[in-house]
Amino acid sequence: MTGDHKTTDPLQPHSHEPNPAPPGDDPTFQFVGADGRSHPVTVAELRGLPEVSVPNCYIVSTGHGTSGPFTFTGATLLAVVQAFCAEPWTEVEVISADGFGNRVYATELRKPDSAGPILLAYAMDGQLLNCAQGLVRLIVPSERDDALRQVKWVSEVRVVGEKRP
Ligand SMILES: Nc1nc2c(c(=O)[nH]1)N[C@H]1C(S)=C(S)[C@@H](COP(=O)(O)O)O[C@H]1N2
Ligand SMILES: [Mo]
Repeated sequence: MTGDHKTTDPLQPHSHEPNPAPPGDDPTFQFVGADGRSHPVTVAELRGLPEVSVPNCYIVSTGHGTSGPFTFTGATLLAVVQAFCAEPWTEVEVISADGFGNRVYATELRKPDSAGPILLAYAMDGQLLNCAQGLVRLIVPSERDDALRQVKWVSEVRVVGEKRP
């Protein structure tokens, strides 16, 4: 991995310094299925999926200390993928509007960590996430350092299909 964060893959975390500036105020993200077709998903649609809350979540911000515990509420990433993708799949790329991202594997979603399932969260401590808080945010409750997986401002959820030989 190179040190030049302007040219690296958003899925290779470029920097541990969180971006202080929200890239926009629209929480709608694009869902790209394993078949390559994409469509927008609104917060209203997320809220139509089973609501899951995970308490005792911490955001461990490198160099800026830890915040929390928070209770994040949203849909599980597994429920989102299952709602919109019928094809077999192996991983999901979650990418933000500011070029940050994380890769989540099917096994992590199907066998959640004891800390809690991975969410696409739209609320924290009972309030919708505001712009500074990330609007729609990937929450990986098992991650207790660096917060590189706690992707704010999710703009694209891209499902990777089974790679056939
Ligand atoms: N979209 C996006 N998400 C991001 C980042 C970022 O720069 N852009 N930084 C990450 C890092 S390194 C940290 S420490 C946390 C900071 O989260 P906070 O603003 O809630 O403290 O967000 C994570 N999620
Ligand atoms: Mo961080």
